[in-house]
Amino acid sequence: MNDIESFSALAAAVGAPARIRHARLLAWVRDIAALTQPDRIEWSDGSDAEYARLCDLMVAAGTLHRLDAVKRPNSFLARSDPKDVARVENRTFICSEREEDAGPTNNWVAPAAMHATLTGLFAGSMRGRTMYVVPFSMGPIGSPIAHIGIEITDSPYVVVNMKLMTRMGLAVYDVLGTDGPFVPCVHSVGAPLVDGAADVAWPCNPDHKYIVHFPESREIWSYGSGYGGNALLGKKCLALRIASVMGRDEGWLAEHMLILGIRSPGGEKRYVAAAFPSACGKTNLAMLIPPAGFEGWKVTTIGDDIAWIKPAADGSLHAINPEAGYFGVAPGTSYESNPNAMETLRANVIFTNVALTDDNDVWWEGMTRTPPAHLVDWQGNDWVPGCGRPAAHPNARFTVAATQCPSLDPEWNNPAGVPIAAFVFGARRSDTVPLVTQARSWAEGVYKAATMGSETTAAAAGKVGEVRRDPFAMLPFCGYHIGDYFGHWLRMGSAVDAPPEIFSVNWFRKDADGRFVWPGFGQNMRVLKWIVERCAGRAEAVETALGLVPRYDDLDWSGIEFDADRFREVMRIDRTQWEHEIALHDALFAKLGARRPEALVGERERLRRQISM
Ligand code: TSX
Ligand code: MN
Repeated sequence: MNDIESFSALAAAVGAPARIRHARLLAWVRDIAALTQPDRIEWSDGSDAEYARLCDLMVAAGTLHRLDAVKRPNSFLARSDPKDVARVENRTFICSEREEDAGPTNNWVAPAAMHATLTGLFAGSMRGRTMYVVPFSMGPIGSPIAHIGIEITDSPYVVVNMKLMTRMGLAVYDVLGTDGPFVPCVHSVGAPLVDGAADVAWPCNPDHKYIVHFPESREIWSYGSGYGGNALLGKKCLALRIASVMGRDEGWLAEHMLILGIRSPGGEKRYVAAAFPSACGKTNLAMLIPPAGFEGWKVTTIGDDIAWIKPAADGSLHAINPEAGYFGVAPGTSYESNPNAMETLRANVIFTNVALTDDNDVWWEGMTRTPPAHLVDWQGNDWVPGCGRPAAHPNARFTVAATQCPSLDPEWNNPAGVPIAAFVFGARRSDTVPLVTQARSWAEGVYKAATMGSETTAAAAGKVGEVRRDPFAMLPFCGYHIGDYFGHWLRMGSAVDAPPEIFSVNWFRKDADGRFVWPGFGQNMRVLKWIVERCAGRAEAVETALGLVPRYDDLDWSGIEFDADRFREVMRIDRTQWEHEIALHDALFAKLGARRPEALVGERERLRRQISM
């Protein structure tokens, strides 16, 4: 057989659409089908008709519940298995050839051993199910910053979520051509249906879950979960863990950052990328509405979770949001905390693990001040206020296309990305860390980001209020040794003529009575304004042990009563607290061993000296 004949035979054997000309891709699909033994292969085209058909199919199967057509048009509620409600970090693996390349913050298994394990798990894992082949682009299709993935999955829930979260569709195959690069992503819920067994509403494998990355061969394999980042493999797995390795090798950054635009009344536009650990309100900041006193200012949204950042020809760093939708935490989202998100959620939404109201709409904790008198909770049980259980799961989610966001930036789809003026690193700290500081140098900024720590909240596991180090908010998402990652960041500062300014923020400082000192939310605009004005060389600052800070009069207080005493409180630098803090930095650095960059040790010694002065 010649090549053309063998290609046609391969395409016919897997029933591939004529638009696919990529022999390696077809052979991979054939091999995965041979391993997993699905009843049929379906090539997803990303169309609206396909989305509607799969939603109908899932309504019939009991996976989705259709919400009220007037209150929440074209929207659905999914209830997951109670054992499948969040990412599983202890079941997440980075399988580099050498253990030391995964580093102290990742689980590691040798690639050959893990491949053997996965082959055993995936053998026959799709029996009785449909195997979907889902082509997607992370970033605008054809953008030089974008990357393509193909996810094979036996979950229709994954297919419809991927349609909202990525650029999914057959156009991806045109970009791939006959031999273009793509990240192969294999996903199975790990619940084969043998001998015509009946399905359940949320199939998963409650006992065996594996979220596996092979950074050298750039493959992703996920088994046993249908939820979020475990299953929508373009997001945390591809756009952060695999992309962080690509960025290390190719000289760019894949970061756990929102990207927002700030337009002044004069029409000047600047972009900021900001990293926060979970439970700090990233989506709220990405969609911020300026407060009274800031008439004419506008904040626009490029993305709420992930940024891919590359050196551009003009000597700056340009960023894209590789995603096309929001997979956001529902609890806490309200017209008070985030009106733009609430408007985004008016229609065409997939809700997962929120509560159902008696009028067939959704509710979650924090959505309204008074809960409805009766609900059906996220597990399908009757719920009344005061019953002692949350109505929505604390990690309940919405999935929705970015195009529905009222604050969406006009440049969000620009294949060249937007120029980044400032990086902001934030965390939740009730003490120690001031409202805002600006680093005096790139290395000082990298040090602050590397030593970030956030207090745990009720939503997270562990003791409430304890500080957990989460460098760059990347702890669960860096696909290689975190010490090498710090080194990569240090080098990126000299990869461009004008690196962004680096700031750190803390909206969560508390007073002696345990009350938040800073009003937060829209009021954070006052800090954002100072940040962009600093980048433009207009705002003033003074030097402290922690870097450059605004004086009271350097922030714009129009439209609010916030006196100089409270400002002093939210900016306070306490020597005893910082001596304790630096000791915790030492503990983090001790884990890095020989891969701890020398420049960060120098920054720590400088900080220690300045704090003691
Ligand atoms: O998202 C938050 N942001 C960023 C907003 C752009 N949250 C919610 C965090 C949980 C996800 C905040 N919570 C912020 C904040 O800036 N600040 C706080 C703390 C806080 C909470 C309530 C009040 C003030 C501060 N005030 C009243 O409730 C009246
Ligand atoms: Mn995130």
